[in-house]
Amino acid sequence: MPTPFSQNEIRRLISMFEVYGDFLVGAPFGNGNVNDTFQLTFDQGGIRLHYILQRINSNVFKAPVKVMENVAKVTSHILKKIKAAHNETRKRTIRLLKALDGKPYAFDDLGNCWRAYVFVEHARSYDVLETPEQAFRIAQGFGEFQEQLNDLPGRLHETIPDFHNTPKRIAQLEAAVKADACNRVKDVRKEIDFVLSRAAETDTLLKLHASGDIPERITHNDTKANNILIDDVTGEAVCVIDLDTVMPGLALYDFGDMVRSGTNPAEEDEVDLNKVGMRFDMYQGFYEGFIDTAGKFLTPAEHEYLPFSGKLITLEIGTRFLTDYLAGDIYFKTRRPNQNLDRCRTQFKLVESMEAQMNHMKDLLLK
Ligand code: GN1
Ligand code: MG
Repeated sequence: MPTPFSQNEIRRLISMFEVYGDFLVGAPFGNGNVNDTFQLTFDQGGIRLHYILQRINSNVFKAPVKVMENVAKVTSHILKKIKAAHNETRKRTIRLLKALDGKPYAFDDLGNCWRAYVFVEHARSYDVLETPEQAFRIAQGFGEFQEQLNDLPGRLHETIPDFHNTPKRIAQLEAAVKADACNRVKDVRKEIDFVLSRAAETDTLLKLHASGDIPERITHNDTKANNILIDDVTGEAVCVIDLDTVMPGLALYDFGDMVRSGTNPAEEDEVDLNKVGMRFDMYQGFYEGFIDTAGKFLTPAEHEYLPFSGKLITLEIGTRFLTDYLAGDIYFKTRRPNQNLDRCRTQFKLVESMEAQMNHMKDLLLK
C-alpha cells in the first residue's frame, strides 16, 4: 500500500525544493509499481500550477544519488537538443526542480531520497492503449529518445545491474522456488514450468550482443506505454517520463517492453485471461513508429529481432512477477492478494499470444 502522507508532511517535503508560490494541496498520482508519486498544486500569483513530487524506492534503487545523476544528465542533454532545434513548444523533457542546496534531489529526516518535477500540462499517459495511432506515436517517441541519447558523452551508471538479463531473472526465480519462503510453490507449478520450458532461448540477445551484432546503447529500459506522455490536442508523444532505469542497455529491450505493455487490451493484472492477448494492429503501430525514428540507426540484427524482443521481455517481466509472488510480494507494490500472480498470468498469456503470431510479426519486417 502507498504510504499515507499528510498535507503538512507534503508541504514540508516540497519545501526542500525551490518552488515559488503557495502550496495548496498534494495527492497521490499515477499507477507506478515502485516509487511513491504525488501531484502538488501551487498558487502562483493567482495561477494554479502543478508539480510532481516523488520518493525514490530505496529497496529497488540502492543508490538513489546515482539514479539522480543519470536523470539529470539525460534530461539536460535532451533539453539542449530541444532548444537547439527551437522545439520548446512542441517537445518537452522532464524538468527537475533544484533543492535548496542546488542538487536535483533532497533527503528527508528518515533518509529517503525525494525529487520534484515540473508537471507536464495538457498531456496524459495511457495504461491501456485505444488506437494503433497511439502505439505509433509512443514507439516514435521512445525511438527518438534513444536517438537523442546516441551522443551522450561518458557512460551512465548501471543503477540496477542486469536489469534485463533474462537468464539471471530466471536464476532468481529458481532461487525463489528453492527457498519457497511463503509455501506458494505448490500452487504455481504450471507457471514455473512455463518459464523453464522457454529458458533456453532467453540468452539470444545477450549472445548477439557478445558477437557484436547488437550494440550497447543508452536505453530507457522501462518503456511501458504509460511512461510516455501524449499531447491532449495533437496526439503526439511529447515527453518520456520515469527515467530511473535509463542506463546502458539494448534497443530491443525498449521495443520489447512497449509491445508487452501496449498491445494488450486488458490491464496488466487482469484476472479474466480471455481478455488478454497481443493485438496485431497495435504491434504494427509500434513497429512502424519505432522504424520511423530508430530505423535509421538500428543494425540488421536489431531489426530482425524486433518481434522476438516483445516475447522475451514479456516472459522476463512475467518471471519477475512470479518470483516476487513466491518471495512474498516484496518488490512490486501490491494492492490486493495474488496481484503479482495475476500479473504473471497475464504476461504468460501474452507470451502465448505472441508465439501464435510470431510468423505474422516476422512477415511485417521490411525486407
Ligand atoms: C515497474 O515503476 P513502473 O511501474 O513504471 C518496474 C518495471 C516493470 C513494471 C511492470 C524499476 O515499473 O521493470 O516492467 O513495473 N520498474 C522497476 O509493470 O523494476
Ligand atoms: Mg512508470
